Amino acid sequence: MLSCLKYPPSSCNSPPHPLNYALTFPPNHSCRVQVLRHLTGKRNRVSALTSRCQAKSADTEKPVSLDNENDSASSTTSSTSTSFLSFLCPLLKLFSQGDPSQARNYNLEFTTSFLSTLARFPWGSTAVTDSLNNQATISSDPPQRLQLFEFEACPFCRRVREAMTELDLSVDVYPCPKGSIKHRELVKQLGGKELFPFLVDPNTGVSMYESGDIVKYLFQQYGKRSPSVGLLESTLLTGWMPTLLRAGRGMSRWEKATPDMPPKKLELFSYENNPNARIVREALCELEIPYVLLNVGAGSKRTDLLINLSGNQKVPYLVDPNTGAEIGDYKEILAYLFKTYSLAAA
Ligand SMILES: N[C@@H](CCC(=O)N[C@@H](CS)C(=O)NCC(=O)O)C(=O)O
Repeated sequence: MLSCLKYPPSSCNSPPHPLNYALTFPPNHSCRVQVLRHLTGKRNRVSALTSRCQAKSADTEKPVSLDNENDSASSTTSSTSTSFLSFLCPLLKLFSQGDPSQARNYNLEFTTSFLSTLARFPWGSTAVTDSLNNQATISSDPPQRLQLFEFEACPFCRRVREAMTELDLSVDVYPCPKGSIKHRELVKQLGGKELFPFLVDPNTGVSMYESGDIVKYLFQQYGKRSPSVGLLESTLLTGWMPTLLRAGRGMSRWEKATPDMPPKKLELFSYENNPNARIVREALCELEIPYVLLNVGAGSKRTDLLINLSGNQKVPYLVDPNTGAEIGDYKEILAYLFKTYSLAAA
């Protein structure tokens, strides 16, 4: 089991659990989300909960409005993509292989996930260096872990997870599959609507929707640079491929998932574009289990930690502090998760 001693001290500060946010912040119909600042003066805008919501922001620039052409464009994209996914959803469910806990054709599983990896190559595989300055700019983790509300099949969430691999950030993931009984409600309370991804950064008080804005924010805040070439632009071209190839996986909550939240978050060593790690993240999403996503792309600062734990640097590697389980084989991880976190086991 991972202990705090093995982490850099900064990672040991547990962020406030989002359920505490729900207690701290009133539901959003009574607390407006406002834009608090520009980043880099380049129209990169982030939203933050206002002081009426008692969130502390890192800076106190005066609020600016949301009225620019990018905003209207992104909201159009949002509604188009949302309805497109809603349309696709029943189809994907139809083509998916049904009950995710049942025995699988692993050749098919691996092939479709591997093709997804090819579709998204090269994004989400490497803790990227700054190619412009030819300098390693791998960021250190912020004092409090970021919190991401997402679901695995969502291409816009994928874009954010890719950015996090490239920035070598770890993050608390709160899966929000369709049929969610836990985390979707929380997002509605925090941000006012069910739209994914939704990022909470307890270090700056920022919370925001819109994957493009989130990616720009993360690169600016934690990488001090612009998003890597093609990361944003490629989403509309190939970001859908893993969603389609993995037909329905990582999209809906499994009906037999236990409704109880494990007392401690599971910990997953992963990087976004690893085919086997993808299959495990899909399962965690279908079970709606919150977990610490420890990104270990090539060149990651977590590589040594992973080698110390598992003896090699292969991902996925799952640690469950609730049971003491530590598993490195994705098929075994799936079997463990669906057995341990099903209603039958509760
Ligand atoms: N423009 C938004 C689009 C986000 C979006 O459309 N997300 C979809 C999932 S891919 C969503 O949240 N749909 C609502 C739902 O799943 O209930 C972004 O880039 O973040």
